[in-house]
Amino acid sequence: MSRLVVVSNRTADPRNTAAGGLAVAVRESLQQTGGLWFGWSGKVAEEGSEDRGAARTNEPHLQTVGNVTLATLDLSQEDHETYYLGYANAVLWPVFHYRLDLANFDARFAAGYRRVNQLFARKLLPLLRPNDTIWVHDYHLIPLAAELRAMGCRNRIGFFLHIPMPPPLIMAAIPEHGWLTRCLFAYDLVGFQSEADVMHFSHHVESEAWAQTLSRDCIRAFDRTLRIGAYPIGIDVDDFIRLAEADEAREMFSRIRDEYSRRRLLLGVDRLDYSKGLPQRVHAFRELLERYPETRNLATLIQIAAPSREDVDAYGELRRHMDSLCGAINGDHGELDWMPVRYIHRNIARRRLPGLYRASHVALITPLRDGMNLVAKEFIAAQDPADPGMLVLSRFAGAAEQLKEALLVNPYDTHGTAQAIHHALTMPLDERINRHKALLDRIRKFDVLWWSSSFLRALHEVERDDVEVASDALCPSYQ
Ligand code: ADQ
Repeated sequence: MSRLVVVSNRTADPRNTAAGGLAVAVRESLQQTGGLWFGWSGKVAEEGSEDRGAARTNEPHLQTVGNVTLATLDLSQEDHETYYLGYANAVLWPVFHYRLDLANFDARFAAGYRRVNQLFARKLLPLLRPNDTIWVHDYHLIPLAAELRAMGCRNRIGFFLHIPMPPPLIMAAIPEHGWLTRCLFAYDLVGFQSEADVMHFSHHVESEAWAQTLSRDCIRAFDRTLRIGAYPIGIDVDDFIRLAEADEAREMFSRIRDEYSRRRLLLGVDRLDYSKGLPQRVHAFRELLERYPETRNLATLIQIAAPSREDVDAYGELRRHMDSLCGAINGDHGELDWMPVRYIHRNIARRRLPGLYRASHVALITPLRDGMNLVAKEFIAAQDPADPGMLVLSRFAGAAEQLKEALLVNPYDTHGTAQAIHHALTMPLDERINRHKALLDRIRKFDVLWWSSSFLRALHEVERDDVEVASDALCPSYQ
């Protein structure tokens, strides 16, 4: 049997249950099979302590936790600035979320991005065995397979994009888009969160690289046949339900239900990120209070916003904007005994989240663009099936393709979103039960194990007659 090697920008201790998103999903799949997890340690080598490129000569730090070996590298200051803060967070993240206005196409960033991908390839290669299956995660590491192939690696390599794939004309704004696309053809399988992402990718390579679509899941360009597909990421539903029934979640549930016994609770849980549509959500909530006077002194929005990427400028601005919006709504509409918005700029412990979800009557998950959004699935799993809360979900979250029984909204449409929130607050019990049942069945069927096993099965099934392709074709220069 082949060993699984996972590569992602950050790794996480598989025993740690506090992490979210990608880390939880990867942990679940690695724990099933055992294997190696390779990535950045999260540490930046101090400038001046040794030479600036110290991290580049460092060997990976190895740590064994159960059946998983973690291998992590430090980054130099310059690599951290150009690869991580620069290309990953100030080019790929905004553009892939359709925010060209926030992108900074500094040429140094692309060079740092390539340098770190080369570093990862160089340090990973000696740890690989011929039979290993390599699974690379997310936008930080698009060129990794091309770099590995150029160094002679012939293993099966799959790539999964956790964030959305933008439409062709938005992708085309990235000066190095041709290089990025070509690099993706060094993989054997590229997986996306949704069918819309697969379509955007196919259209992009058809128009930019004269690619030929051979079938629904096979596309040919650069003398390579690439398998592509939608593998929507899921959660471990039973594990989350267990978490919801544990003491800490129950205690959280009772505390919140007591505290807000006379109110109807609306909940948002997000990283504080401009893709999550937080200001638009607060505007929609204000509109709800203004158009539906019966909701005043009744509806309360709890918005938990976990601090995120605080050293990137756009995030500081968002923080100030949210502080002032929430302050204004409380000032304009609040009463001595009612604060319309509780805005909490903090992470909350994962063990307590299910209690908060269950105590809420409505979840507001209204990103402007999101690869999937796992909070939507966690909210469904945490509900009491006999009296479930209702999910108001942005049609621009990848999750909307699967969760049709939620109330789907356009977060840019303040009035329409306020109407949907009102609908959710007044929905009869039998309709809530029916919708919740359909949603729960679907997230159970397409859970995190389905995600990893269907991706890995497809990766093992790829027929590979052309892996010998010239390495310079797969590892082109981006200039
Ligand atoms: P994220 O953008 O981080 O992930 P998401 O899918 O919502 O978004 O996952 C966030 C995780 O962190 C969830 O497990 C949630 O419980 C937790 N979390 C969020 N805010 C929190 C808070 N304030 N306190 C505690 N925990 C919090 C990226 C993509 C998504 C994609 C995932 C997985 O942007 O679209 O769904 O990867 O592929």
